[in-house]
Amino acid sequence: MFRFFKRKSAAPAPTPATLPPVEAEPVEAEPRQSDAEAAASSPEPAAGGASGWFARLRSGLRKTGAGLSGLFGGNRIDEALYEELESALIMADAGVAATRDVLDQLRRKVRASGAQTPQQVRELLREILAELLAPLQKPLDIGRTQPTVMMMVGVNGAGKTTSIGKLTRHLQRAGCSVLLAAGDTFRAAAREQLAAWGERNAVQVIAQQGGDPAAVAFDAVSAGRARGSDVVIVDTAGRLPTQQHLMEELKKIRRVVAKAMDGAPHEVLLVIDSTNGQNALAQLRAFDDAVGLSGIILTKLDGSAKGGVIAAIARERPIPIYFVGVGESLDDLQVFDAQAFAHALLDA
Ligand SMILES: Nc1nc2c(ncn2[C@@H]2O[C@H](COP(=O)(O)OP(=O)(O)O)[C@@H](O)[C@H]2O)c(=O)[nH]1
Ligand SMILES: [Mg+2]
Repeated sequence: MFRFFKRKSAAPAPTPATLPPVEAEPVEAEPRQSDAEAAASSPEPAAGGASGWFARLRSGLRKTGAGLSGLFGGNRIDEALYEELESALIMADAGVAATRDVLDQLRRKVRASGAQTPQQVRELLREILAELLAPLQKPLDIGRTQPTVMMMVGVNGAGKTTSIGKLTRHLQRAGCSVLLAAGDTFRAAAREQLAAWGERNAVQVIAQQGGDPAAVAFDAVSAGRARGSDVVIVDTAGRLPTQQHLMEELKKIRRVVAKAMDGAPHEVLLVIDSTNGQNALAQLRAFDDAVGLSGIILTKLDGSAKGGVIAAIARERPIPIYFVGVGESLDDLQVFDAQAFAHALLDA
């Protein structure tokens, strides 16, 4: 589920007038077109598919006992059911505010629909959750510009570097050429980690010994332009929103990237560890305020995540969740699907 604009040059829609005209596909890229077409038009990425991500997610949610499926076995809709739903949603990390909103809506819908059984309540809740999460489902646009420049930001250990590796694979499947920038210059190990993902995907990584992350990002964007890369992804060092000087550094990287290419970065993606619970919201606010986020990658949904944080994100700042991480290997990145997620929460 990501739009690949070069592919769609024949379609009338959605390129705004301010964008440069869509370029013709270079001849050498031709053989990759069928792959690209397939990946761009299919709602699920090649590996895993709907059942793959669904099963992983459900088993992850089940592990935490955060699933809601056990609550609808009774035969009466009573106050006890609402109370159990309330605690289950809060336990699942949905947060107090989103839980309250969802339950208010549920009570209204139950009344209006004349629902009689807990099973009907479950269907109504599924609808409410799917509707709440729908604004978070949005395809990632590639190909409006060349390159499309993305910056990955987030706290330490969120899964930025791993997600870059997985995303690179995903983009390559769609026929995009990718260049990586080792913008985490604090630790040599971080550079090596990105280099290893680069090797696995056979893409080049722009790096400097030590050095300034903004300079690395500048070099990478310039190299991406010169080589006609489709996507440049800039890794950054993890930082806490409370570390003011590091947040300033992030803003600087953003400014410098804009100097290397007008309009860049086209995407600023916050990588969030979904096991962080409500702390994820604090990260979301702080990084969005500092650098203006365009999307989210939510990682570790295969682990001990409770999933409900997505409802909290939808209520707090509905920034698109482009992808979810469901494991540590190359193919463990899936496009976010609001319906499937609502299903998984209720069936786990
Ligand atoms: N289970 C699981 N582990 C993940 C996922 N994404 C990242 N990790 C692991 O989380 C740890 C930190 O990831 P890393 O990419 O180095 O985080 P960074 O500091 O944000 O760059 C590593 O051990 C990754 O393998 C995921 O979706 N699922
Ligand atoms: Mg990293």
